[in-house]
Amino acid sequence: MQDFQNNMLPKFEQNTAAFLNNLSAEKTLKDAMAYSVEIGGKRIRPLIIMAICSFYNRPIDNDVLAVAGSLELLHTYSLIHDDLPEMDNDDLRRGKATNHKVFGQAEAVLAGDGLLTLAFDWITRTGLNSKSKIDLIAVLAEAAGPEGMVSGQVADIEGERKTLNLEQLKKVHERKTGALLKYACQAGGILSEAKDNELDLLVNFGASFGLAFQIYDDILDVVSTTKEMGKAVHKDEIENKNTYPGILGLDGAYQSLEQSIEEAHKILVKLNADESILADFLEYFKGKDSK
Ligand code: GRG
Repeated sequence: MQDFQNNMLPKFEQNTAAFLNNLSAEKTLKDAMAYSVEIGGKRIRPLIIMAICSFYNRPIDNDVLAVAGSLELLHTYSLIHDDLPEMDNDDLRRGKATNHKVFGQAEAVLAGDGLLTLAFDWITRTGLNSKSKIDLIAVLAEAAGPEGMVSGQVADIEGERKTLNLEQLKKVHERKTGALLKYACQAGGILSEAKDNELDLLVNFGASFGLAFQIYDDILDVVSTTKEMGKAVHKDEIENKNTYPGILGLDGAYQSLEQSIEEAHKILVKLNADESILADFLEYFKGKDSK
């Protein structure tokens, strides 16, 4: 996995930075957009796209880099808006000051708007055939829009005022976090011209991976860092929160994480990808066994 990242990420970063830098947009807007994109992040969504292309021996050319970059732009918009005072009111993101802390609230809203719109624009600027472009734009719009991430965010905010049951929480997670990870898998499949049945399996892999990702995030929230996993955690740090540990307790959350990883692995077996780079993505949930 480390080799794959070392191989893929420099050209991804360079291509994304160059794309933003070449835009003929207002300088402050360009600076604000580039700031949040370039301060870091794990790049898990673009890496999934590139890993699926690698699995299918589809060259990682400028079109793949553009589709991967466009997803990171869209993801970054969601983080900028999520950090705003009206939402999570966070001062730090990716270890640095949040966009609105550096550029002001109006600029941060507009930087997010710019990145969201650019994500679709960038797909149209690729050399992909029209069908691939339309398919990518359609699935991205569904994943990111009111039937996907935006509704997940609304349900999450509304959920803060009440107690959710597991089904309701799972639905929030599926839309807020899972939708873009599922799209990453679909995009990799579309770019690789995967067969319909393989696309279905990739979507299912994305859904299981997305749920595991969010449960893991919930667990990390409680235990703070992977290194600290296994340390005793105060009960009141967990309870009364709309999270997997909040509803199921820490042990129950670990079990659900294990189940989602298992489901994702079974799908990889069906895709004959259980020994591919895609299997390494399940290693992301390191520390899951160290409670
Ligand atoms: C504002 C419409 C709108 C949506 C925001 C993604 C999101 C929806 C909010 C982020 C809040 C959050 C902490 C969600 C939990 C899991 C998650 C998506 C974390 C952020 O993604 P990572 O871990 O972040 O991939 P990096 O910085 O590594 O890219």
